[in-house]
Amino acid sequence: MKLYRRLIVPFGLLLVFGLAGCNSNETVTNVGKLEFQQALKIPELLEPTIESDGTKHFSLTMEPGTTEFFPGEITDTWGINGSYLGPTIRVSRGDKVSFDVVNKLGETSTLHWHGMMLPPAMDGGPHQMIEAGETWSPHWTIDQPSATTWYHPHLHGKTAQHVYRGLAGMFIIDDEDFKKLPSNYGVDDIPLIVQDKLFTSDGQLSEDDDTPYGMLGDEILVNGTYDPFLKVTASQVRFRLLNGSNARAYNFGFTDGRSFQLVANDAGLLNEPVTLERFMLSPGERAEIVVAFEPEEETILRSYSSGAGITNGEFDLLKIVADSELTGSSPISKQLSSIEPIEVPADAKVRQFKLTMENEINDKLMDMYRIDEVVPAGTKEIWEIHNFGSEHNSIFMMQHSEY
Ligand SMILES: [Cu+2]
Repeated sequence: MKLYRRLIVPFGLLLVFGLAGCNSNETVTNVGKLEFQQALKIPELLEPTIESDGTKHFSLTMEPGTTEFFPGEITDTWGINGSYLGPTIRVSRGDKVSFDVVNKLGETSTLHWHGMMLPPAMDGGPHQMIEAGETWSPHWTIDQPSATTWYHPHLHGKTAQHVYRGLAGMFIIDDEDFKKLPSNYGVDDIPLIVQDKLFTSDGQLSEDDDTPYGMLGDEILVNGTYDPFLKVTASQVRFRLLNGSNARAYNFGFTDGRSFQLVANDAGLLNEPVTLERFMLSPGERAEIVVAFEPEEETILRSYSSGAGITNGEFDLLKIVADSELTGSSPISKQLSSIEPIEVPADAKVRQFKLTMENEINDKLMDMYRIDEVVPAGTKEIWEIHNFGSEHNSIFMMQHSEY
């Protein structure tokens, strides 16, 4: 069993960039521009076929298409089983799953299960390329707690572009505890895939990579919907937020200042809900919140500016309107999960990771065919990550067990 790592800002493509040439002190905003006229699209739940041994089999096709984000305007996009984004996959812990992933893009891609614990050959990272016209058929057993994960291409050097064109979808895992929270998909359990886009004057997705951080757009799509509103019919609604953007970080809150319960992060349910008014997500991150509504309330989910670069910008994301009658739900359980704190042994190995301006980790550029760190499975270590670049940075570690 081994562990190797990749540097991702975001999704492994856009590495450490300097601030030179960037003059983004002005706050980018869409506030006041939207009319909240389009009903939020909810990606459909993908129905599996059940194989003779009980395996849930899903078919996914990556394909080009066109999407009408703006009424009357046709935009070229990519999608999975459709023209933009992909269906939601929802399975339970213990399920055996298998996939046929068909690549009809006309170029090489991959499909990576972000946040999933699985064997490395099934991971869909840069090593599991799907050539144009080919089909890839991974399979594994779901064995992790309730979580909001997602899937997207992870082709080395092309990840950001392929996600930006529209290849991404949500992958929900239910453990036995999932019913402690609202879980009726599309009713009181709502996916929100938040993405910023830059459109050309003729309504096409611009890929002008013109910031030091990568692609930063000035328009927002939620689940591929521009100018969205959502009518809620329940007094408590769980939102699964995914930052599916290339570079932008969001600082989520509501315009009426209401608080909400943070109930899950990337790893799954928290031990107990945390009451918040704001929280941030960097690209690729997920969080689940539960928001309480009174009949006929209206509020706007907004991202508040919290700095420069990828955290600059104030964006209205989604108007939420509560119905005149709401179905009630029981209060959220105080105990959602029972994760033990990590106890670090006194003799834990310490590893140092030095990120530098030259897109290097420990003075080495990424090489798909080199493994830099081998970690015995199940050990506890301390990893110290030093950012010597001048910009936000992150290191993305992926545990791969060898089967
Ligand atoms: Cu990812």
